[in-house]
Amino acid sequence: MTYKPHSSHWGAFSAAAVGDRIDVVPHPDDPCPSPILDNLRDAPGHRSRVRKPAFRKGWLDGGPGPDTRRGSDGYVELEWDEAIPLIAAELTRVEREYGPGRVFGGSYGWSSAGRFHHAQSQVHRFLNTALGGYVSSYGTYSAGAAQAIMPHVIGGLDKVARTDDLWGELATTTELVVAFGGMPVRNAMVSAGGVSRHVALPSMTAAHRRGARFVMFSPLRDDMPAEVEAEWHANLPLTDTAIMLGLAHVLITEGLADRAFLDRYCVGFDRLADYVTGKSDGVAKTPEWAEEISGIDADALRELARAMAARRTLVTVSNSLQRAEFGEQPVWMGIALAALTGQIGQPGGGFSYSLGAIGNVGKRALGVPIPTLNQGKNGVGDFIPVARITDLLLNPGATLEFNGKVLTYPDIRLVYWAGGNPFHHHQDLSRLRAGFARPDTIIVHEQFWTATARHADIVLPATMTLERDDIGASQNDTKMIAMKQVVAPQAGARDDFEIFADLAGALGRRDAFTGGRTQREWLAEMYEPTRAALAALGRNAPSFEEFWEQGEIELPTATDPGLVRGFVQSPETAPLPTPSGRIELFSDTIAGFGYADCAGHPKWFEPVEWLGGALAGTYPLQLVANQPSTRLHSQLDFGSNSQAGKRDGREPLRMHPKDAATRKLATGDTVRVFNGRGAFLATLVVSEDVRQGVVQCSTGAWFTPVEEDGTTICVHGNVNTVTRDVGTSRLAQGCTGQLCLVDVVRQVTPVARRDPYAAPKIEELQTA
Ligand code: PGD
Repeated sequence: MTYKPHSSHWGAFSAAAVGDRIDVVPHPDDPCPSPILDNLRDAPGHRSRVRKPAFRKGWLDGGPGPDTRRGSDGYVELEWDEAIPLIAAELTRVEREYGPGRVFGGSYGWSSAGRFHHAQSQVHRFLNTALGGYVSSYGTYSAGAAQAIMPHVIGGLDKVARTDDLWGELATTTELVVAFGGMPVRNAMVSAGGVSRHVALPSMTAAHRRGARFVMFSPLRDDMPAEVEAEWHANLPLTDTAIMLGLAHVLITEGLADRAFLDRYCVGFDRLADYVTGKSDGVAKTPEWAEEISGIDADALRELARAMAARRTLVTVSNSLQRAEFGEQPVWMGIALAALTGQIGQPGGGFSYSLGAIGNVGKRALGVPIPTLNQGKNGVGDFIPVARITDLLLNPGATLEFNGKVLTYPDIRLVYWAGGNPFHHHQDLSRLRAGFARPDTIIVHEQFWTATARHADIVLPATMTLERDDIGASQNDTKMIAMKQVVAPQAGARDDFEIFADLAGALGRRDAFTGGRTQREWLAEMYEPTRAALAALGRNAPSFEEFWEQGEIELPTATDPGLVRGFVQSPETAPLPTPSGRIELFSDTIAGFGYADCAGHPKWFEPVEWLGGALAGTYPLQLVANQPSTRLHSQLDFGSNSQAGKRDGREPLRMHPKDAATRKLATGDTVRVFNGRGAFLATLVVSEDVRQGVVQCSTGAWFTPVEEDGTTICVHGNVNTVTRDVGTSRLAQGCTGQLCLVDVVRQVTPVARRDPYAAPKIEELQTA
């Protein structure tokens, strides 16, 4: 049996087909492999695979058009040679009647790790070369708020977060880590494109052994690994900015702020200080003020601020904090707090965005480029901030304020999605369903019958990563992997590339899409810039065939100091790419936008859905809808590792013992989690690891809706039935799916069991 090298977003591995299962062996160089690898074992032959091109019955019978039956209709299977002309005809109709500006091809999603079969790049290249373009999406669900604010105040997210060897410095140098939102190792297990060495836990435990102090602010104890014995401050969710302001108050009023650093490297300190001390609004942001909002003891904050000024301190802000209303503020205030300590740019100190939240953040940038697929040129300029998808579909012609611009939503007639699962990633799924009822046609490429596939008119079976050759590479990961086919494509699955090549062919534009290359030629072509850069550096630069034969190569890291360190070393010759060239504690640009929900300096805004607000009278529990530890997002939810985390076939919901006692609930109870937007069922786990007033349930359970008295209930535990679909603020319009208010009751009436992974009803084709 031959084990072949391969890679995934959660780790490099080798694999072989053993009977009808896949045996998976983690890469030997990985010090801490992810158990998520186990989910691959039964995936290729799983019953939820899409087996043939499937057309929604209502679409075949009635033709394109808005339809509320999406999500409940049956499907008719066709052969590929019947399907391709039908789809080409519909694309031609939409192109002729409306043009590509009515096609949404933003197609957000993580798909699989390989660089060539990256589904989003494939669909973009197809729409650009065969149709002339598409309405695109900007930013990510992971970091929408940070992506928008950081360029204004310090520099682009990737340049700031993905340059330095922070994990190495943490192990050797950092004395105090102040982690807002924690550094959850479950999230560091994953990195888009692959992570061949999981170093987060080994680095943190090395720091702990050396005596480093870890302080965490989070409503969940396990947002920090138990190994580092962090001091746990269980603040009310959504109050981290207030806590940071309380710490800043101590630094400023006790003369602990590093004025020399602030004068040389920052602009706007005085304006921020006026807000912190209350000079500008009459409210001093004292530790007592912060305690009243956050529930964290003022004396503890005072002690911490003094320690931060005295020791080599790293301030980290997790992705989760900015995936919430006003999510821009904790990122900006985290930068400001680190600036006050004067440690930005020092080894092991300063600010890090999302250290511990994504596997490859905190590693040195690479010194050579990694392969990318040329997506061609998009002839359509319209775009949406990625998390505004439902608004786009529901409100054609409406306008949206975004980062100093005003966007107008086009009237979308056709949606093309490959490599993502909006019925996993988007908020308020009843609203999304209403949005999905509006276009004329929705086309999805999927491997499995996800809820997104079940809401499409045309579902085309795509191969999964194990069924094809590719190149595995990721920013900040020094291994490039020759990802080799482990099993033949199952059932009728075809590669996204092949599907698009045939569709482009049916539209008369095959060569424009394929570039006249075979898949193998594409891999060699995409590999070449890496090889050339290795050769230019005088490194071992194997040919593509040699690389393929070897199975992997090691890539060098960059030697330049990176954006922030370069700036700190020489602010005059290496200014930051901000308007002032310095760190902006006050931004004239942002102030100039005149937004009521984002001021010229970091500020605490009271959110709508938080435990200190009026709505908590109706829905008294704050749901933390965070990333799962047992799978990546919704991917391979049926896999053995994901299934082992379920209770009674549903997603577990954790609740503090006092909240459980008030509701007379116990571990194992089936509970209904609800608010005015919808409901989901979960199995209760009573736990001291969540703060009182907070419940936690992970994202990613496949949406399995039943309708009851006009309410959509997911019987499997999909949290996005209840999350709120609003942008973080006008600045970023990012995803706010992390937190919302709910209540929880025992589910008394029995609920019919549904198989979340079953294919929809496949009907016979009626021939006249
Ligand atoms: P995945 O489950 O990874 O979720 O959202 P995303 O849509 O990325 O979906 C990827 C899909 O691609 C899977 O269905 C998989 O089968 C399919 N796929 C994989 N490989 C291929 C391929 O080669 N070809 C094709 N055609 N398909 C493929 C993730 C998003 O969810 C993210 S990044 C974040 S950070 C958000 N987090 C939260 C959150 O914290 N809280 C809430 N409430 N909601 C969130 N949603 C967001």
